[in-house]
Amino acid sequence: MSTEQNRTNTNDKLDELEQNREYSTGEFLTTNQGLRVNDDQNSLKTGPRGATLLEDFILREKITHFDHERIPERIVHARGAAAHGYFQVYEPQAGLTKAKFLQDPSVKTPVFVRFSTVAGSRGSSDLARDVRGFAVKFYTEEGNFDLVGNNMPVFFIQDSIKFPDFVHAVKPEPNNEIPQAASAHDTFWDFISITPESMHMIMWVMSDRAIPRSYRMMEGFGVHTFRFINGEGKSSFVKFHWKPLLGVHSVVWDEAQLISGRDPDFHRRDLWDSIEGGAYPEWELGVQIVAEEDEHKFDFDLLDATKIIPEELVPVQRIGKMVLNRNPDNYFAETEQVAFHLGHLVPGLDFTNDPLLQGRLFSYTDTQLKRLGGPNFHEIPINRPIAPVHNGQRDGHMRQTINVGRTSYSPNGINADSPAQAKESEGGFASYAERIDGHKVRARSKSFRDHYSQAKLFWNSQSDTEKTHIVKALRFELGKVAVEEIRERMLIHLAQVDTTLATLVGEGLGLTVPSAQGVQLNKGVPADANPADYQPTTARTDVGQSAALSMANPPKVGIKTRQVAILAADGVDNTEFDVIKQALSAEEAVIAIVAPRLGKLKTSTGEAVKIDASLQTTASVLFDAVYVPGGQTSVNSLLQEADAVRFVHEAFMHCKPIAATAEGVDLLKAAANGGAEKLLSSEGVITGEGTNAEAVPQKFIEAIGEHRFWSREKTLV
Ligand code: HDE
Repeated sequence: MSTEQNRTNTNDKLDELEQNREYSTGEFLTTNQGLRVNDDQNSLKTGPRGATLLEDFILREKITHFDHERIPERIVHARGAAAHGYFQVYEPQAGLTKAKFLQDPSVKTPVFVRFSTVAGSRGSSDLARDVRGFAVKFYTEEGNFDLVGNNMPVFFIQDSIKFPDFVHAVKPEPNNEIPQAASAHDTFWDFISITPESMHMIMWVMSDRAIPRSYRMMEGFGVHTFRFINGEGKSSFVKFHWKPLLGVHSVVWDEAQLISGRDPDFHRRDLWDSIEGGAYPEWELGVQIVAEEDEHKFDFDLLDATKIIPEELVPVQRIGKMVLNRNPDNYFAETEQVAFHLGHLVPGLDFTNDPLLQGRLFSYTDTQLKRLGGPNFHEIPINRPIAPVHNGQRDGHMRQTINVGRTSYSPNGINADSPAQAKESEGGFASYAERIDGHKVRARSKSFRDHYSQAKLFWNSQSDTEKTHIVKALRFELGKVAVEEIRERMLIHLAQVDTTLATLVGEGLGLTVPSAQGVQLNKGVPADANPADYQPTTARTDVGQSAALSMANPPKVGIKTRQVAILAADGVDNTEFDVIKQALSAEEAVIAIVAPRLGKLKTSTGEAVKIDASLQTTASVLFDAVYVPGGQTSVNSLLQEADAVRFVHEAFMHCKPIAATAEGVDLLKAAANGGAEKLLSSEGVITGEGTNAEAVPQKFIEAIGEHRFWSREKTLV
């Protein structure tokens, strides 16, 4: 894999960051004042064995800076990984929006994208069952535009005032701070079981979407309905989508748990390595457009963030492409300090009255004030727009800009009223003049009350395998809940979505589904309200399916960047080994030679081959597929290694493609726990000997393209 080649990829923002980069190769060590340091190994003392002197300003500066290195982690989305890249629109979008970055297909707008988990702390595992953040900062000529989305198109709650409650419920419990980065505990399910608006999102979070194979293989969604405004001032509603060009793929839950131990940085590493290797992740930006006059034509409310617009009703138009082609130079300076905010937007875009969106407009600036320490966070290099900044805002902690002149107010006469306000025709932002007419109330619209129909739509749209995974996820999560009443309440909700779902989950919990008769399904009711006004409506009976909601039939996109382990030891058959290596490399898969030890192995013809990982340092869960070439001595050595046998066994259990040629098949048999015949005849297990072996590489490549062979799993549905 080539290293650092992505450092030569640049754009206007990356060039602009150059003024802040520091390179120390070949330089002297200095203090922060630029003083060269003569001894960085010993503090200043009263004699070699004496007490350290307060005078030691070099020691004090170094230790003080160290003591202050940490900033508060994000209250949510603390763990993340990010990359630089660019976005390019395919065709001018002037009919929909006047946003400049969506007009000229020759313009590459710089972007910085941060992916994250939500519940865990900064040091938690990438493979938690969780929503993933998908936040994109576009550095446009007209200022920064942040599209702060998730990998799921809906959310748990409808009104931002419930966000602290929701987050407190899902975070580790406050008395003992257990569990880390997991929703499988009482407080989360207690809240959910009396908050039926979360039921659609629960279906997504219990599906395999919550355990992605890679950040590069997940979709992104803006979630809320936004507005596009065109040059004539005409508004239309828009939902944003990111569609990954590598398809949408996940791991299985058992695998996710094992990866959390084997490599908790799995997603972070995957993103970093693929960019270092020149395999740049790509997504297409999709939009669903609803004309202003069609706002009320759906049987859900466009302002309700617990609803999608099914793609069958409004197709997703792909309008541009994003490519991530450069890793950050410094995690803290860029990934940790980047500050996203929905209120960073450009002319041509605007908000709707979605009450979740409206609350976010307050929260994101507020949180940066705390996290980044003051109102000048926009001056931090990664947050600085490439568009010029001129206003009367001054001073504050860590101010960097030296504002020249006497005026910091507007209007002013002394400085010719500069900086001047811009007309709309000059790029000035003007809010969309939406007509509003209503009473000032604390209320939830009745049109937000159907909590089950789209949860049902999601369930109906899943393949049997996906349904089975949802059932198992719910059995796992609710199985970790200690209070039985919570489990029962959840079964009542699940039965509103689908009775088979509820019954199957109940079976795993040793419970029958209780009757909903007389149960208050929503306890989030204002004190003076009539509880009946807050109860969810039952799911519609005409709910069909939406193909876009299932990951079962992803487009076949080849095996580029897929990780393939070749299990081998000294004596491995040189020809078989070479043939597979060449075939996989031609498809741009990533190959790793895994052997009992590190160093080099000798093939059957005496050739020395570098080993990439030893069986002690890696595991099958870190790969997409495994191949065992022949060579009696090699296979005999592997058969002596419990880790090698386990490697194949786990790959089989996780439904991964497995190939073996000649004696390599013996390792597969050993990994079959006595069921060799079953294993060898299973889908996605490819074996061959002699001339038969010639077909193996092609079949193996096709199998890797399939991702997984679910027929090996016992399905419940
Ligand atoms: Fe966030 N969210 N959020 N959120 N969110 C934050 O901002 C908040 C919501 C999302 O990589 C915080 O800078 C409220 C929906 C992402 O830096 C905070 C509500 C969606 C990220 C915050 C929501 C998101 C955040 C924490 C309910 C998908 C990580 C640190 C009204 C559309 C951005 C920070 C990054 C981060 C508040 C709900 C996405 C506290 C109040 C819905 C991707 O401001």
